[in-house]
Amino acid sequence: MNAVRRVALVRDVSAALERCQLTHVERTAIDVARARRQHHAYCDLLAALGCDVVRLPALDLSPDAVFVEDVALVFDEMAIATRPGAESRRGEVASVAQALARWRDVLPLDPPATLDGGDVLRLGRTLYVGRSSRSSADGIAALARRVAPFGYDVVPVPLHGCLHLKSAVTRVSDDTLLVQPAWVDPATFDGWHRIAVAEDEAHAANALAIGTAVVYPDAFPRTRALLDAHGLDVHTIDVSELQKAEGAVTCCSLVFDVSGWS
Ligand code: CIR
Repeated sequence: MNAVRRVALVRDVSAALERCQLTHVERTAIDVARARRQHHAYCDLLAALGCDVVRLPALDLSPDAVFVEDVALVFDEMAIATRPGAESRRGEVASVAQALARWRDVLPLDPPATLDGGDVLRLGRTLYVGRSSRSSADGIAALARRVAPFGYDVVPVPLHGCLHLKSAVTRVSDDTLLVQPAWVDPATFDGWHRIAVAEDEAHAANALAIGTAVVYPDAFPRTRALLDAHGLDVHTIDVSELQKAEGAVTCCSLVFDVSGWS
């Protein structure tokens, strides 16, 4: 059997990170040099987990550009360039779409649709999409039209009190989700085994599964213990400066299979 070949597309931290968008997190000073070191360590971990890390240069006029997850969705059959809900982030899209065009046909989402990739959780052929302040009803409908010919269904999901759906729920293995029940109704994901975050670790539901490994912030020891107890292969990392920008671990990469591509 051939090993899966994965690309992790990332972008270096913007010099302007301190001017990032913030919605549910209070603004505190961000040490950009430290954020860059944390981002390098994140890239090194993805490489150690077998990803071919492709780094795009920082966009110093786009504070949030390190959070590449929000500007594209990558499927086996094609990719979609999103239209982010925050206007300040729309300039991030073209260069990511251009990079992805090496491996996938890239389809646009047309105005007035808005959609952030952080709102899209793919579970098999179903795309759960957070109805957040960034992803509009038009955006969700436009996504549904784009992916229907490829056999994907779209399920809109109400959110309360968080930025994106993937702030509230992520997949940590083939059959298990990590969920913050205060922000999303766990019953939405009936049929999945669900681990609820520890009560005093509100922001702990964002984990990045790569194969059987789980990349996870080191800031949530009690939830990490729950993941360990479930037998998961957890790799923790310090992303504290990126968390101050309301990001975590899924948002800093687009990870996709390139086994069939040269
Ligand atoms: C924003 O508000 O757009 C950024 N400061 C954070 C984006 C984080 N993205 C993500 O979790 N998918």
